[in-house]
Amino acid sequence: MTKALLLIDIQNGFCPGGNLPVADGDKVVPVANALMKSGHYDLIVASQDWHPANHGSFASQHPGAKPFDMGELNGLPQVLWPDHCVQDTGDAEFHPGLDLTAIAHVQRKGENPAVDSYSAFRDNDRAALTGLADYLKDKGVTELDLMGLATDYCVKFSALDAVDMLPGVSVRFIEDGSRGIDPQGVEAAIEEMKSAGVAIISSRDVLGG
Ligand code: VGL
Ligand code: ZN
Repeated sequence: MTKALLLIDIQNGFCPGGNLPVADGDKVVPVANALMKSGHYDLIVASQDWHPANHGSFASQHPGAKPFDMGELNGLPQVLWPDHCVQDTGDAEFHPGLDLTAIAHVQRKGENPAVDSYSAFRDNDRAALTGLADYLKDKGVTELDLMGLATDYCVKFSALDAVDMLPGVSVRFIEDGSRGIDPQGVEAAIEEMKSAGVAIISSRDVLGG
């Protein structure tokens, strides 16, 4: 059995003070650190939202649009976000409290300005893969736990793709290690993950106590 932990987008941009802050986003940092330290995992990987400054998911690229408006990108409905996680800016860096020492692999995503990539596994149009599924298969991962930011976007889509693209791997969502953008969206995301076969767990289930 090879147990992997996938930390989704624990970046300054999604924490208080960032450009697309998630309420209490920084609260997931100590959870991630404790899980990494626990010795439970054989492999730890992290995803990083990594957009060019002209990314098409940014409202700034759509004349007349405001952040959080609904728009379109590459023929898909697209929430238009504030500029966030621009490559080589502090907003894109991992939260300074996150212990990076045990992270074996960082999967960047969202680099193509023409399509968004909520999932750490592939773009929203499902055309281009990031390579993360092959990386995890290559490592022989049999159990994958996910957590991070944001529950209703990148965590959810990564969990659904993990079920779809890693057949036979058991996938679990660590609820207290995650925070979402919209409370209703979080509830719906959890239901969607459950229906897809993702187990909903707490970090306590891993850490004991
Ligand atoms: C995310 C919106 C835009 C996320 C990334 O990490 O959940 N959400 N880009
Ligand atoms: Zn993004």
